Amino acid sequence: MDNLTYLSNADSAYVDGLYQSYKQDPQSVDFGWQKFFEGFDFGQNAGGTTSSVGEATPEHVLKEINVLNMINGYRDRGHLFTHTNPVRERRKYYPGKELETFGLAEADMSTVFNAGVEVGLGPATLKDIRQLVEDTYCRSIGAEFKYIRNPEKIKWLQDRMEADRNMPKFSLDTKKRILNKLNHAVVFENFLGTKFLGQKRFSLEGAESLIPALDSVIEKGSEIGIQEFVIGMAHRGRLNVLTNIMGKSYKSIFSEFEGKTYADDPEVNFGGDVKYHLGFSSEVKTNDGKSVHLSLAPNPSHLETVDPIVEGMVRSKIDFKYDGDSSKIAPIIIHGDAAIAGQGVVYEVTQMSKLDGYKTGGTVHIVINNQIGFTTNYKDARSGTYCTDVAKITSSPVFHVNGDDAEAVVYAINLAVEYRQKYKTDVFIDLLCYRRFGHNEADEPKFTQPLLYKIIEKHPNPKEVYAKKLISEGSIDEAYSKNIEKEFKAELQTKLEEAKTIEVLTEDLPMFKGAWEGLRPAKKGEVSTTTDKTKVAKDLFLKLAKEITTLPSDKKILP
Ligand SMILES: Cc1ncc(C[n+]2csc(CCOP(=O)(O)OP(=O)(O)O)c2C)c(N)n1
Repeated sequence: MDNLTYLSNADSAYVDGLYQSYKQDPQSVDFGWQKFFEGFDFGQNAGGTTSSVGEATPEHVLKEINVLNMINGYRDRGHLFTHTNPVRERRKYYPGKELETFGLAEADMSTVFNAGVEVGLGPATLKDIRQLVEDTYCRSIGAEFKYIRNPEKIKWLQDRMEADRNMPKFSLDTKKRILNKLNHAVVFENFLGTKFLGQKRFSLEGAESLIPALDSVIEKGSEIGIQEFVIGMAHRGRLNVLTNIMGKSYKSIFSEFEGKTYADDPEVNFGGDVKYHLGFSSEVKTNDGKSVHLSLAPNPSHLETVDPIVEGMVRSKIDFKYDGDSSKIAPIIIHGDAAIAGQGVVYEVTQMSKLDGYKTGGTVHIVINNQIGFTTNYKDARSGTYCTDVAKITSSPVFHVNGDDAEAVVYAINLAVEYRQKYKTDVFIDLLCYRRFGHNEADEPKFTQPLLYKIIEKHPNPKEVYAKKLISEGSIDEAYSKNIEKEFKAELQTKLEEAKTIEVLTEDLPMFKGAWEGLRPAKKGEVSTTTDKTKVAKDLFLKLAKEITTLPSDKKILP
């Protein structure tokens, strides 16, 4: 189960022998034993406050090892037992985290163990030690990090997570900011859904906590030196990111839905899926007044193809704009759960992430894990336990987070971006959420997932969930929550009315400004024009097609 399991078989004479060696020279015993004896001595020196430790019976010494075992068991496998899925029970994993798994029992709960030193508690009861590891590793955040090969990185993560038990303590201002971001995300989608009925949105509904998460990456990132982000993403939630993160005007989005064209280039037409493929860039101001440049890369329909493009954009800026300093700019790639698990290009890009010629100082990967790819349940879509298992090839930490716990999402992404800045490696946030409607709202998800969608139908949206929490703890009242919703709806209505009155859009297409000045999207007929040089005569083409699809008569082919 973990690297200390074998110690459970130790006998007391053996442990005593080790202790004598440790006394002579602490380095002469394994690291685990050093920590254990450190705690033991600490407890002894605590001067009788820990009566059971003072007795130091052989049985107690062996139980100390079991408690250490339990702590490491939680660090290693705690992520399998979290409350991270907002709409479904998690699968069961064995062995579980019951006390018996670690050779402990209910009767040990009030015994004081020196092993508490290992988690910063000092000598503490089993009950308190267990509560700390439960809180840290088995609530809304599941941390996978023990496969990292550098003990310093593991310790950094452990210390950070255990010190605050992975339970955020945000100021009232930050809580209100998170709620407001959620409010924007939820109301915007709902507004599009009711005003442009039947049009594809690739809605973010169910995963709206992506918006406070991105907001926080920008805030936290800027605080620790990041001046620019390049973002790559697919269809899901793109309109929400464009408006509520990148600052594209609501009016422009509504006009695009209305079928208006741009004055700059009337041939750019937003019919079909074009809205979901164009890039955008902007300058946003953080809460403390710093400026951060954001670019959203244009993307083709092919899922994950944008990943190397984003890395290339960032790498060229590191080389030519930031003099080789990757702490000034960071890539953010937003994936779908089916796409990140299924597309080979993700593996290729991840393998390139530490190579001198390609590295970008670590990518922040965020998965909108709605547990479904088109119509396919995750259990039928991948063999790995997690869609993020590719993270392990570069020993990158993964934080699986319950998307309904907006504070946990913000906390985890802040930790992830700090880790990226410190260790210059990739980090993964697996945002566990759901998809409220069909793949593009027009299709009926109940045809293929009737049970799941029965649950989703009744499930409150993430803003409702968070507002309820803030009301129950007394941070806001119901009127506050209702007001922000009403005000934002009214703002969107005004923008929609403005959008209806304009003939052509005069807002710049910002993806063609700055270094890209002079470029424009291709017009109809400019792409896919072919030349004679690649032409093949029809007869030859048909002859070839026939040859390669005809079975040779001299071979016996098994059906
Ligand atoms: C390379 C590639 N394969 C298949 C598709 C067709 N396709 C578009 S969306 C989609 C489902 C993606 O599921 P997921 O990654 O979980 O994202 P979600 O739509 O659930 O947010 C598929 C298969 C595509 N666009 N690109």
